[in-house]
Amino acid sequence: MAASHLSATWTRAASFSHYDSRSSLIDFSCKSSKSRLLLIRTFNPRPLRRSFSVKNVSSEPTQKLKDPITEQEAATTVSPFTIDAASVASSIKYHAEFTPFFSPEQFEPPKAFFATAQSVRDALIINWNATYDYYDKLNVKQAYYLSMEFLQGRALLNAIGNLEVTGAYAEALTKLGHKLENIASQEPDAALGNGGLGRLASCFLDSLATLNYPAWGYGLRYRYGLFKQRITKDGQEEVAEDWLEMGSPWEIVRNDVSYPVKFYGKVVSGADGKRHWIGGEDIQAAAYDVPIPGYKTKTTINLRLWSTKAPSEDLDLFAFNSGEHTKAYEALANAEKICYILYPGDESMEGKILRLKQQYTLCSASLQDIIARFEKRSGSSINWEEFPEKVAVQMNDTHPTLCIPELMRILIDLKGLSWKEAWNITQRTVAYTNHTVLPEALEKWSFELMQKLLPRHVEIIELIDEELIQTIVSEYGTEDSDLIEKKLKEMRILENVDLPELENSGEVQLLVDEKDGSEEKDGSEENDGSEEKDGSEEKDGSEEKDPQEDEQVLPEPVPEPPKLVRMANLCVVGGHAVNGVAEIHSEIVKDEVFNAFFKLWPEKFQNKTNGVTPRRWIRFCNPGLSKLITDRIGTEDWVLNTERLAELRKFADNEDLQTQWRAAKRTNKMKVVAFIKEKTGYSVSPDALFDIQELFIATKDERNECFRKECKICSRVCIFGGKAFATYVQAKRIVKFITDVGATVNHDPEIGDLLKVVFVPDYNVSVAELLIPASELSQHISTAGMEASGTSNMKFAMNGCILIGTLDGANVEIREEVGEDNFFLFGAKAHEIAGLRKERAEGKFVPDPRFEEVKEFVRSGVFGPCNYDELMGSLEGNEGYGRADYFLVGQDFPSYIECQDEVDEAYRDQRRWTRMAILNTAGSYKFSSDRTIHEYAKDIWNIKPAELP
Ligand code: NBG
Repeated sequence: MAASHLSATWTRAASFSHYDSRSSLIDFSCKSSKSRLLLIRTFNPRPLRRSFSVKNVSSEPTQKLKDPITEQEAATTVSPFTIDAASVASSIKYHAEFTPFFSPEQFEPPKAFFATAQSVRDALIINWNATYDYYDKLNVKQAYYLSMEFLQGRALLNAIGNLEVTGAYAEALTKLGHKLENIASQEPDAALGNGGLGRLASCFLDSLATLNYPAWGYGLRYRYGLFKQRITKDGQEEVAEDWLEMGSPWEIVRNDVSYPVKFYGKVVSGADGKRHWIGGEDIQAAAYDVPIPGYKTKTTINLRLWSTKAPSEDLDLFAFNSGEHTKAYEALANAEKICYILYPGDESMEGKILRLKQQYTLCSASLQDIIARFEKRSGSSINWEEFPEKVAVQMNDTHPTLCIPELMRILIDLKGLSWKEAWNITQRTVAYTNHTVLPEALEKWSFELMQKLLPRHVEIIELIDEELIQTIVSEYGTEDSDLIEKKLKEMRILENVDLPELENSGEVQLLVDEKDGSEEKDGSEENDGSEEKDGSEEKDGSEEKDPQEDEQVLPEPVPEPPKLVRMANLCVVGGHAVNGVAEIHSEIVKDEVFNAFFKLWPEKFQNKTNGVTPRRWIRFCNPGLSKLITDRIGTEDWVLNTERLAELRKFADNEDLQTQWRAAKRTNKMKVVAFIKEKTGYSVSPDALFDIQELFIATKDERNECFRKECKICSRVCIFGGKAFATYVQAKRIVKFITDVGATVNHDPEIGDLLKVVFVPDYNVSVAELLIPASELSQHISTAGMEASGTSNMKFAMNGCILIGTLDGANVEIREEVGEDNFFLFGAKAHEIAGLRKERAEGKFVPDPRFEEVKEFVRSGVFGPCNYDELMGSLEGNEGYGRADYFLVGQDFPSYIECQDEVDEAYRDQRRWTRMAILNTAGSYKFSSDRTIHEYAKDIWNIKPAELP
């Protein structure tokens, strides 16, 4: 059963070939493949009652086939009480025939999936429309969550679960010769994201809908989702993902909703005194809506994804007919490629331009849409001052930063507002969430590139920067030259760009110019490792020199540092709120990352500890455990009010619950045993400790490989999953290393079941839904202070899995909630890290002999011929790029090993372990994204629930 559930990876060949032909026996009541049918769909505006009549244009009598889902009695919304198995079956059959994606003669699982999803979509559309109308009518304030990533995963089980019609669908599909589980596994994951940031956005949508908050998500409709990962003998291989290859049954294309998006061109002053951005390249962003149903509510909100295109007339027919096919298609391809993939490689200039185009497309199309809705809802009396009272825009990380200059541009250039008015409105509307403290992940764009692509926006950014300089000068004065210089250097939006002529700060101008000239030489301050989207190709320092110059022993010309736009600074300046995603992270944001801003505007800074939706991450992915919880608490209310999970605490030692708890875990483990066999060929024992680790590979995960090696052998199955970014060489080495360790250990007869190491290929949301409920120990071992929050740690804890980890990100709060005794803690603390690095640089660090042995062992070639010198070398030395153990693996290693001994000891006492597991679930209630969303709604967005009557 599990194996077939998991054969989900949807390749075209598999979907058509390997199912039995039972389904072909299904008799379709109006099957008429030979006669030509004419479908007339009639629509009465209100109440929403739809009927479909099917006319046979041959001489047979007219047949009527109703779509039972849309045929609800006076159905303005759909509720579970109006849907039964018979009507569901009839609706599925209807769609299989009349909204076909496949040929008529068969009813195999892929086709059954599409028909089932379409039938669910009918219900979602009805509720979507009702929700939209209701918000329109009330003209409520609405929040918009802008994100480059949404990691939605599969939708079917989640949608019918939220609509509470899972039973009816399971029964209907049985009638039609299929199993719900099997049909659900046909759905490809919608992987429009990389990891935590995108999955957080998707959890937020579920909570927003569930809590009836008026809110939408905006993203891009990537044609290819996050790549598929294949594991070969050489390690990871990336293959393009194909989630849209057969079309998506969930999305609704809105042919009437599209907006122009401009790139390049120039800015001119008009006779009206306004700035006009003209010429350049124009594309269209077209809307695709994905309905997001809430749990046990009619509210169905929207995820609007933009797809980019150029009009057909841009196809150069003349060129095409002259045989210049590529040239003919150029404009179309240029537009379409913007939405091909998430995070296209940006080493090349082309790649950088594409990424900036993606970011601008998201911001521009979404804002035009939001503004159009505001204008429509305002009717004849548009009061722009009220805009922030109707609209809240959340920027998920810095990718949507261009929202700020774009909103300014629209308000000033198109709506005629003054700078002051527009700035006030913009600041009150947008807010920014920071998701990382790593300086290399804080985006910086080349000033020149941005100027070329978005000339008007750069003018606006320059003015914002100028105003910021004024603020800094008036706050700190000019007497203390070191201070003012430091502040400007830290806080300006533009980096390495001359100070503008300011009205009252001639002195500063002079002062900083002098300083700049004399200081730049060693370049050390500039080289902070930040992610530089540098568009200036010419500054490689290789310009030809006049040989005479050498003779005169002139100083080496210092290459000018690149001019950059610091997106995070723009976010902090332009937004009214800045939040981190866990308590410790928000403190670091205030004390380090944005300390200068925090000192200036302390009131902007907030914490919003992340959360995950308990619907997907317990209720639907772990039905066995959910039933136990419901039986104990006496109600299913905990799915909405997770505080009720705390009631489990009093049963932590209850023998009956303990036995049932272990049985539920074992059932989940059995599914994973079958899955591992299918995907990797390895047989693992369900009696071993299932130790699961996600590798959302960032540099910090260098820590993993070394730690794993030394784990005391106590009947464990160590399961890894994760994808290395295609150009991230070190991360790929780690993937290869884990698979090499597996290949060696798993075939060693002496080790046998004592240790298995498994790398699960192509880790994604659906695989996580299978692995997390089966996990018993989960590792969250980032160097303290480096992981902003983590969200999988929350999912594991909810599912009764015990964490081993450092005091980092949300681990800190999880440990507080579940209790110190129920969390395996090790490693240095965040405040110690800087000191430890310093000691290391001074050559004072003495590694533990066991650590040296592990590296030696890895280098000995015991895991095969691959050379792991570079990987091990990164953990050695006291200085240098890619050396010196930046993540302090050697430092934390001894305490990790000792902590693992504690794990072994605890696991040997199954009663103690089960008690710890129950207390983890009981203590996880804080980490529901419902809690997080309530906080955003109250503290940042100022929106209120609006529940449909
Ligand atoms: C990630 C952090 C995680 C955090 C998620 C969601 C980025 C840039 N950051 O710790 O690394 O849980 O964001 O907030 O993806």
